[in-house]
Amino acid sequence: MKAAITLNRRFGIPGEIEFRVGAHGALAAEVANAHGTAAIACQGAQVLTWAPAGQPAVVWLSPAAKFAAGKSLRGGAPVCWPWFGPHPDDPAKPGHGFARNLDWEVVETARLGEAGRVVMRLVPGEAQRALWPHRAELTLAVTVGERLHVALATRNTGDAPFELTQALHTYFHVGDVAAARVEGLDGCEYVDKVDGGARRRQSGPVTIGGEVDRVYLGCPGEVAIVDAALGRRIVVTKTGSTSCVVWNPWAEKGAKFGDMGDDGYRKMLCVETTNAGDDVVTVAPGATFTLATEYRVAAL
Ligand code: TA6
Repeated sequence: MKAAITLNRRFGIPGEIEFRVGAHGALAAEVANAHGTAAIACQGAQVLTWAPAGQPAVVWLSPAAKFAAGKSLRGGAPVCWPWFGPHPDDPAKPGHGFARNLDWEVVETARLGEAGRVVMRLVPGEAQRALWPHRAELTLAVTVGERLHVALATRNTGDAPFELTQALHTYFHVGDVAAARVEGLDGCEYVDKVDGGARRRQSGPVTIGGEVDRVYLGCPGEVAIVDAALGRRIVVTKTGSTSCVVWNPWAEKGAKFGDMGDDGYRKMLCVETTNAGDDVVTVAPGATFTLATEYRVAAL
């Protein structure tokens, strides 16, 4: 593929960072080093997979994920921007914004000590102005090693402030979601999207025994997915965010998506680093706001 050849000539690092079209059909930067492997698709700057050395995949990609231009693959870490969920005023606009559906430009690749780094950029154009009447430059920096670090920076290049809601909408791989739980949200208020947006308060760990779709608020700290089936803990830390989303579609809704794979819902759990719900960000002209998250595997 010509695009891959050009990208490898400009940004490839032999044996560490290579651009190729994967089995899923997406053109992606494939990062491999002694500490981990990952793939980041050029469409949507979407992290597709990440596995630290010696571990099963931590970021889950549906076995039924198939690339289609303009639609993010099911799984990975879709970039939801410049709004999270349905557009607040116009449901006809694309859910989770438009950034994940567009081709981003590769601007940098590097070896950072023992890790590999890929940076992609998106400058929304006239076609997006009808959807979102502001000017911005978006950069996603992914650092791949024993940990995965993802930073989404929004620079306001216009002359008026704008509001953002956004997410790094990460699908984590679990051995069996029914035997997993999320710790770190005890006592937090949440908006329960499965129950008409009712506001509730979390008591103890979050367990999954059916469809769960919750926007947790007032939770700036660390959360952990405790996966009894795979015998590990996935620790999620974040900066620039005081909210997070926990989502699993469960069987019926999962089957309706058509791209989750057989019983795929049991193998995934979204814990999303967000600015969502009441956690709305305002970016002043000339300012940059960064939403960042880091994932690591720890013992149970
Ligand atoms: O983050 C949870 C959620 O907002 C769910 O309500 C569901 O819509 C999910 O995102 C996936 O959305 P998508 O448009 O990627 O199918």
